[in-house]
Amino acid sequence: MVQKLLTYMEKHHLDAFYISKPENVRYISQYTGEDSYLLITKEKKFFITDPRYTEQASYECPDYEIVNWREFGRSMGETIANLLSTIDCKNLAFEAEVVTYNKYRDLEDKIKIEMVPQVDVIETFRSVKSKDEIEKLRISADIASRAFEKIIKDIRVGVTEKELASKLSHYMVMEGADTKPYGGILISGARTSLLHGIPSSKAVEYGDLVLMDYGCQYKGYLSDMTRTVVVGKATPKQREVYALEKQMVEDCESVMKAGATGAEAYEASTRAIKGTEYFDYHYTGIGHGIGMFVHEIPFMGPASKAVFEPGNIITVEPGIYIPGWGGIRIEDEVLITENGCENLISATKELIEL
Ligand SMILES: [Mn+2]
Repeated sequence: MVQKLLTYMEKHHLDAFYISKPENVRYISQYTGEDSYLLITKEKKFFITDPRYTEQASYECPDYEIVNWREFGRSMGETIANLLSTIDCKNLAFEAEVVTYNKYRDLEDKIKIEMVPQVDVIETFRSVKSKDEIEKLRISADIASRAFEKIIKDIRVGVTEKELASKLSHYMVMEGADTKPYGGILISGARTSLLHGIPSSKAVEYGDLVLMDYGCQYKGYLSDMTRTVVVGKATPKQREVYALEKQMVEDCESVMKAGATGAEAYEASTRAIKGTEYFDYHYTGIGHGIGMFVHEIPFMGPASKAVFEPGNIITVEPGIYIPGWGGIRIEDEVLITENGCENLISATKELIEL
């Protein structure tokens, strides 16, 4: 992965690149721990961390010079200045959206060479998944789908959203997920219109919609899926909105392929809802790339200029949210191919009445 970055640096006349976003550190170096930074130059690759992680880094990143930053300076800026002092370096690239104002001031103050802000460089590399990454993302999605088969057996009148959310996490770890959790949405009844509602102590009631938007991490790679079920027999309105929502997801996936854009995918997703009384209740952010981070490029929506490439993995999640009534969301995750896309979420999209 580091080769891609070195090629980019050469092309853009960058002598050194400081990386501090955890997902980018992991992508470039394969390091799985925390609180670590990379300093990449043509001649040398430094892995900067503290004594909690030096041993782990020496196993996971054998090609890097492992640096305990406290031995090289009183601040990160001083450490980097000292490391760069042995190298012919005229500028330092850094992630503009990650380095805080204080860190920037420190770096600028100590290194005294040109600072070159960069946006979405490594994120763009990360948006096209390698074979190995696709395999991990596939397994991550499978774990989430298998957990869905289990959790629907637990959904009944009286059980709380929190209890269900905690069981869902447990099932995913037992199915092979990393233990590192990430916040899931499991909400019921009228609360399902809260796009990112947090599981509460509310008990499930007869007639409730139960919306589950969740996923797991597998070897650092995330999954993200949503299914909405009905407890008891669905009302005519629940059926109508569910069918519309399912159609929106299917229409969207039908146009997703290499060369299509995020805006085209959005347009397709609104075909079924345009002209209906529900149009005002749809949300326009209908999907995002997923990998080591849950929301990453490419994003899909009316203004999206993203052009899909083979190897993109993107969630498809239009939704209909009616305040006071509830919301229905179905979310798949698709792998973009030359001629179409493949859905990695095997859980059914048919309406489930429990
Ligand atoms: Mn999502």
